[in-house]
Amino acid sequence: MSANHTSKLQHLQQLANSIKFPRNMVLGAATASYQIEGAVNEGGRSPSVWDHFTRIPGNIADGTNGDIACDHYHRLEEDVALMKELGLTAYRFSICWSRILPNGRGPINEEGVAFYERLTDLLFKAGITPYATLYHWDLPLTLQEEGNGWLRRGLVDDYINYVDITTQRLGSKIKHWTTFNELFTFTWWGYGLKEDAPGFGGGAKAALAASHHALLAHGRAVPIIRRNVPDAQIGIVLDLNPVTPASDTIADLEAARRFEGCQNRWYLDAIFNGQYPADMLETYKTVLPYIEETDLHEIAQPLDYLGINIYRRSIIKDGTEFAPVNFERHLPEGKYTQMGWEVHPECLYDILQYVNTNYAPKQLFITENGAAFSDTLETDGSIQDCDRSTYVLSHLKQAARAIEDGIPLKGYFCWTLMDNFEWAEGYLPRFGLIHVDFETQERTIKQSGRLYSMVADQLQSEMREASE
Ligand code: IFM
Repeated sequence: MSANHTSKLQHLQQLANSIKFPRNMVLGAATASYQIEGAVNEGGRSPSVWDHFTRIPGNIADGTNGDIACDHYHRLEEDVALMKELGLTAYRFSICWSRILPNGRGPINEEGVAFYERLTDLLFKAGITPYATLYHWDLPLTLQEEGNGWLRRGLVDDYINYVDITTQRLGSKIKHWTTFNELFTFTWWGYGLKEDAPGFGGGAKAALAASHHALLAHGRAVPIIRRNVPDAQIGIVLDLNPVTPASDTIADLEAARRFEGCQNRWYLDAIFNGQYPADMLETYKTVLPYIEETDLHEIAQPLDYLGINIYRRSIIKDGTEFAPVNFERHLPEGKYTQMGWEVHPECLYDILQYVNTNYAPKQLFITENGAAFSDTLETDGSIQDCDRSTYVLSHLKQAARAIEDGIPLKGYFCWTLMDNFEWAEGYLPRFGLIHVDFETQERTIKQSGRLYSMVADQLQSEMREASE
């Protein structure tokens, strides 16, 4: 290791040591089924929209798919042991709908249920709390083919049926339930554009119909989970951004308001206030879906927590993207990840403060935060990733700052446990705390993982001391 690298590492270790959380802070890592499980044709699973989408030439940057991914389906013991080695106290994963109900509805696939039971049993043995997400984008293909998936209002009933069965079967083991991951992303990028599955490309009209149906599905699912799992903690995960206008011209100020309305307020206002924002109803007036009078009331169910996925801030100017939202991103000078996302650690604090001030959820979690950067494989086999290490630690520092300022942040989940299938970007961007060699499936904890575990270990030893 070069002298330069040694001094960088020392600096990062000091940074890790300086991060102080309250003793009950949850520190975990997150993944999603299609991104890590592989075994797409095994255990009774049927195809999802992503199996189909990845088969279409040109959809995925490196032409790959999630057929094998991290082969996590066959490597549960090894992967849970790695989580333990990292000192995680929680693990956020998603359940693949088409492993539980291969036809989307109808007969239950016992092998699918057993897979998630085995995972949660292993987690418990390792002292790790499971946080399950019911929907992280892998809609059963059969349901997509019926009326274009989330464009069909009737899909709400199918989702609720799936949630009912899954929480009845797994609710004795899993107490933390998230209804959806990132409504904005899968509806706008998958239904509005053609960038993600199902690749519908129907513009704002389709994105908003899919969003509304998914929000309604969320609202109707909450009481069902509460009935099945009375001691559950229930929430939803949104991908939010603090938004600033690129200039003080009226055009940019308006564009920033519209963008913020599109990505943040549309979902937050519906979930917390039971109404869509009036300014956005005006912006969207020609592309609104059918909304029944009682829908918003049903959507606004009391929640135990809100999960926020935060990667960057958005500086917005007037433009032509997502018509009629009509915005463009301003990308200032600075450091960017492999995804082209600006590194700006304060965004984590800013979004927490924005949500806490405007919506006051009972509890907040950062359910995803992390960065894609390339790794350096050293001759001794270790993996150095100073950029990712700096990113994660400096964002954790902002999380600690938010807690000091009284924001009810209860946990942080790093995206992601291990390098995996990054959707339309394939395996090119690497976000993991653990490096995966996709030829051999060998896992190696990266420097960022070691530093993250320093923070987690510190917390665990304080907890032990307090309980002695
Ligand atoms: O990999 C994704 C994840 O599935 C959802 N949130 C953003 C991550 C990074 O792009």
